[in-house]
Amino acid sequence: MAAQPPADKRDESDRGESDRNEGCRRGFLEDVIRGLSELQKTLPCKYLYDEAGSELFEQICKLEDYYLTRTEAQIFSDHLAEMAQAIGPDAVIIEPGAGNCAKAEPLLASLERPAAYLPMDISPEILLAARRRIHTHLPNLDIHAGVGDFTEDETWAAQPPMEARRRVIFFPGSTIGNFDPDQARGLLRAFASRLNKGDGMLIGTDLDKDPVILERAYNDSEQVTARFNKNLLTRINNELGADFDLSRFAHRSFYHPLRCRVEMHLVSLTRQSVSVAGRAFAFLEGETIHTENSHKYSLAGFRDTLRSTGFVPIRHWSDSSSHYAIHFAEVH
Ligand code: AVJ
Repeated sequence: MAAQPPADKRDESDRGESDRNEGCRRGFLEDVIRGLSELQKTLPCKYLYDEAGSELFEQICKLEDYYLTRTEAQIFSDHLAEMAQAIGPDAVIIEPGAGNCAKAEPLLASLERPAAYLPMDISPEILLAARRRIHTHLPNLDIHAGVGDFTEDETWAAQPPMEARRRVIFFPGSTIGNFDPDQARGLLRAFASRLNKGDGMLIGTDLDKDPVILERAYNDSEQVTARFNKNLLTRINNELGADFDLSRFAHRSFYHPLRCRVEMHLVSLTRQSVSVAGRAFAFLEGETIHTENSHKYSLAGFRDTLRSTGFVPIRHWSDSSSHYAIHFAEVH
């Protein structure tokens, strides 16, 4: 075995998996301590999606009450040909946060001579399985899977540039809704800056609508969303040595009309103290931890957002109830 440089001289790629896990754990712990120390306790929503959380989210997507996934899928299947036409021939499709790439596959299959598909995700296992699956269905398609966080430059730098081609960012699933309007504009500006003039973006957004429908989608009758939310506490208990008593917290989601978003919280049912890695955090009865936001956009509002971030809205598709929208825009 070759001699290794001392640990502090090694960079991330040389480090062993246990070191990397240790680094992830430390980042998670710091974020949890910081979030629970704020006046409004909060936890970053990205931590909801560990293996158990991702599985619960997949169950959410199949719920009758959760209209988003099936509505988006319906819009795609109804308008694939028009979308393919808007994207045009010989395009490179770039998908930040691709996961299992299930939404891209029918789109890729309907494109005229797609030049390449560049999915990015933090989970290498899911990406590689998806790459294999797509390759069997579309053997001529060039696929470069990039492992990493799509909000970081390194992840983009690791992808082949392909600047000579028309490139289109594919961002379905209303993932943009997880970001505050300011952060969302920052992310879209970053997307625009990675593209050239005339390149495109196909992006899904949930639409602002009757709060009854919105609140039902995030308080489903089968309580899967409640389990998804509370799984975050299980994860903190298991990974960070905490003692959250799950029977003393409840799931709560509600629509906030002024902020145009559904907020998801965990409510402390009693006055209590919780210990996380040896630090105590006090909860009043009724105090909450804010765990996720899901912003809703009007059609016109999202077109304004596109215009203010370097894009020209070209067209959009919606369902007959106007519950959800998919926008196509180009960089100007
Ligand atoms: C994955 C962000 C699109 O906001 O609807 C679903 C996450 N949270 N139910 C959404 C979610 C609770 C979902 N997104």
